[in-house]
Amino acid sequence: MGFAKDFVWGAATSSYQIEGAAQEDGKGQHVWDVFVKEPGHIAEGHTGDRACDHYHLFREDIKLMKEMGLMAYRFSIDWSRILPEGVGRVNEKGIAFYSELIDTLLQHGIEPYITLYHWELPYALHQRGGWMNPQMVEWFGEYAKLVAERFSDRVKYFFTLNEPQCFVGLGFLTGEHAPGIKAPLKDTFAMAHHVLKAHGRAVQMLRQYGKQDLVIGYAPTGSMCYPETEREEDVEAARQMIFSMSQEDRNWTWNVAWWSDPILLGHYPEKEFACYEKYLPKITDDDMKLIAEPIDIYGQNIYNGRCIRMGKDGKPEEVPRYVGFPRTAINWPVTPECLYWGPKFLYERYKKPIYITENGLSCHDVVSLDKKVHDPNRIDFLARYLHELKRAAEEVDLRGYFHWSLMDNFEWAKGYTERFGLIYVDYRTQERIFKDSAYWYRDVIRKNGEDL
Ligand code: GCO
Repeated sequence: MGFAKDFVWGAATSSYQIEGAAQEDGKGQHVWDVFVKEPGHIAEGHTGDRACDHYHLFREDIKLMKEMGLMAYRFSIDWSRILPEGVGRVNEKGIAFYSELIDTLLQHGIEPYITLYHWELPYALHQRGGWMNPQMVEWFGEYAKLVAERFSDRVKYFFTLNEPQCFVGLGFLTGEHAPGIKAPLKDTFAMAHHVLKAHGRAVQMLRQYGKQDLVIGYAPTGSMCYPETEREEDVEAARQMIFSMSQEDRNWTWNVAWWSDPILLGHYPEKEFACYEKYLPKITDDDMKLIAEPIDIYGQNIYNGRCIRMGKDGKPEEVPRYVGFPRTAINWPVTPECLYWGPKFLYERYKKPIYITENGLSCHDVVSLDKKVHDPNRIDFLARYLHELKRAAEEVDLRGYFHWSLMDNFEWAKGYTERFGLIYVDYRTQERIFKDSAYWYRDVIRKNGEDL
């Protein structure tokens, strides 16, 4: 028992967070390139212009992945690097970069997993209305076609969108992320519908132009829930809560069901649909068919969860966290149970093989006097979380785990103030140092999690 023999141990990154070379080799601009330059958006005025300079250092980085024993690497393509205007003209230098990245991974025996969209909306498309424009569905399809044509001879695994909850919610509701807009609710629901359709269109294009049988998935996030006890009523309470939309309107995107039911079940969650229908554009059967274009695997980014019990009134309620509850440096709660209950509930509902496409934490990592980076908190966190994941692996079809992140990187509005990596990055020199957790993770991989 334990993890399947072919369980995939990997790590994840995204293009803007690591690549740098923001104005190089004909790359177009995307919404983040522009957003970071406007004062007040990013902690300490940081930008991703240079980031980890992975664009130039990717060969060295892949050597480090190999040394860590990674079996797979999940990265994203910067749409504007290969299609500077979002559609039309192809930038061959951008294609060459990803092509070489893929070849080098394969030479090192590391399986590439491509995410099409980790929030880098080409600025030219943003100026044409971006996600508000229904044409985005076809634009995203065109981009997916190009990716399939150029890379799918060597890459088999694809995820369409990363965390639509965040790029719609933080990008267009709270305005904390690019493009920093506080749009009316109605607009955000329209965008969400276009986003789901764009996903479906990308799946069609990947299948149609794929050069081999592709394995296609989706990588949303959303709040996980776990029961306070294993009593059936608490489990049921957590199950109801994980698929509900109990958040207030200004935070409506932060849920699982709105973003995954349409794709996996072919319809919006019924109760919520009735409640939000007034904000929705006209939805046709063809829309729903496109959105539900079959996928092969289900990815979920999971960082933490809420503890739920059945209240005396027969309604699920959240159990308040006790004073001094463990938290990571970014202040997120440490709730290992979410890696057991999350996959379990998701598998029950969606019946697709599951990958954890992201999980991890930020710590206040420093280089110690002995020149090493000791991160006992990360090891402790991982030991707890992966232990729970192992329980899940014994019950559901769990295919892989991607740690967020391979290396410290640009943490969006928080700039470089949060360190999520297994590898420490000194941004002054671009030196990389394995943290203790990287060695620890290497052993986990070697033993396929046997000791967890
Ligand atoms: C996310 C993003 C990552 C973040 C990570 C830590 O999917 O939210 O994929 O880009 O860096 O989650 O916040």
